[in-house]
Amino acid sequence: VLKGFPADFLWGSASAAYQIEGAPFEDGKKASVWDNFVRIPGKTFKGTNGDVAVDHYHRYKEDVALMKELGLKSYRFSVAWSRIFPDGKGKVNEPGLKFYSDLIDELIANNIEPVVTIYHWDLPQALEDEYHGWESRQIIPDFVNYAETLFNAFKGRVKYWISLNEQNVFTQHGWVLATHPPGKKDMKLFYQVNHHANLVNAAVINKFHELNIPGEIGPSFAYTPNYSIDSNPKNVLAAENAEEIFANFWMDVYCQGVYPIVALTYLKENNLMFDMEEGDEELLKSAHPNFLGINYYQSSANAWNPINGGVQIGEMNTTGVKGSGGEQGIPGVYKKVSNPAVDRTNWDWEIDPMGIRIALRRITSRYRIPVMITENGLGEYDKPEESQVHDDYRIAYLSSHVKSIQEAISDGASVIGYHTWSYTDLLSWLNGYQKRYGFIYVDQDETMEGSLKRIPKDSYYWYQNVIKTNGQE
Ligand code: BGP
Repeated sequence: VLKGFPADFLWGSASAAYQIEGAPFEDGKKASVWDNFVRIPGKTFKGTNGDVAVDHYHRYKEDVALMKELGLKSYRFSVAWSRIFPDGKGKVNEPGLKFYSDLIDELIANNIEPVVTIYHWDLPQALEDEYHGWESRQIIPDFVNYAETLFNAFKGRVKYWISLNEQNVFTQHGWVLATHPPGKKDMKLFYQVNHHANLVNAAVINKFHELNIPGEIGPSFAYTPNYSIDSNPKNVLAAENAEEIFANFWMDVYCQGVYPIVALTYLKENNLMFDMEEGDEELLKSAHPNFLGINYYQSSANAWNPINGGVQIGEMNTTGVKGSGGEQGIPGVYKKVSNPAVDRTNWDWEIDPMGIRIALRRITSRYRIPVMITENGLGEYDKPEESQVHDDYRIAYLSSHVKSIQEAISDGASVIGYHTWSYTDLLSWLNGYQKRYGFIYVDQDETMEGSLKRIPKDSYYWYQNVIKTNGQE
């Protein structure tokens, strides 16, 4: 029997500070690692950066007014740490805090539930300079102090909190692929950094509960459910390896406080095991998120990858031309292969609405935890025609995923909200302004000299109706 969406379902949309705000050095803010990284030649698409982005810092009232017209129930955004603590710690920068406080008030005045991401990748540069940021355990007290400042400032007004956005993505890009700051390729360090991030996540969740802040908190994980390309047991095993090492490796820690055994064995055998200090295991076990945030874009099909001559970890397709991504994997463990059963975007992201249902069912059965979909969306080239944007492909993508979530709810999953990526068009970290996700077109392109005018796309009006009918369209 197909169940309806809960009456209080959060129909939302999402963004992140660096991708929308601009104003990198205004009102006392200092550099984050991204402010510097984008200035290294070749690191971002055509050197695009977030100096202006979509100027949300100055236009947030206009953006919230359009949210109200859309009927949005919730809006997920992130706080730029270096607006609150320009040096990562020390004295609070009041004007920085005020920006978010005003934004929150504006949302609440328009009946929109704020969902606050504490960390969406923009670490204060000062902490990178002082102790290499995530590479040091010194980040734990500094992060907890930053989070506690937000909890106290916004308690009673903000009910939903995201501790870390996509820890699996920022650690792999930062320390394996070198495509995010600090731009390193060091597998062993990656696992160490990742362990620190787990400790931070646990410590922040514990702090939230200790302080008795009214509301709920959880991390957002980029879950790409793994399939086997076929029923060949070698490929099935490869898919299980991928699921253990690239999914359960994070979700088990978040939800059960333990690393999966198969993954730990792999780390130990490959001399990649990180240092665990006394008390770490207890800390991880003691933290209980209220929900798990899931960012879902695609699934992944896997095949066996031989030890000798197997494909290695590769680069992503950032060209925006379908079919330009190469195979990638770890010899002896798995390789990702193209799934002939699904279509792909121009950036080779596989379009698989049923995958979100599969993801929700797996999480429900394994962890019995409520899920908030914190991101889901389609990156495409959009072209305005006479002040309209006909993004029927995006409507098709989102609509099929909404249906699939409803099916997952009917299967027994508890889903508390759905946030599309993204609300307005914004900066894509590695793809500049050409890869658009928003309900609202923003006139900003690779020259970074657009008028910044906002134009609601067809998908905006489609979502308005979804919200009005609580998912029935
Ligand atoms: C997620 C990030 C978002 C956003 C999105 C789309 O990984 O949390 O910040 O960037 O992916 O990714 P992209 O811009 O690479 O298409």
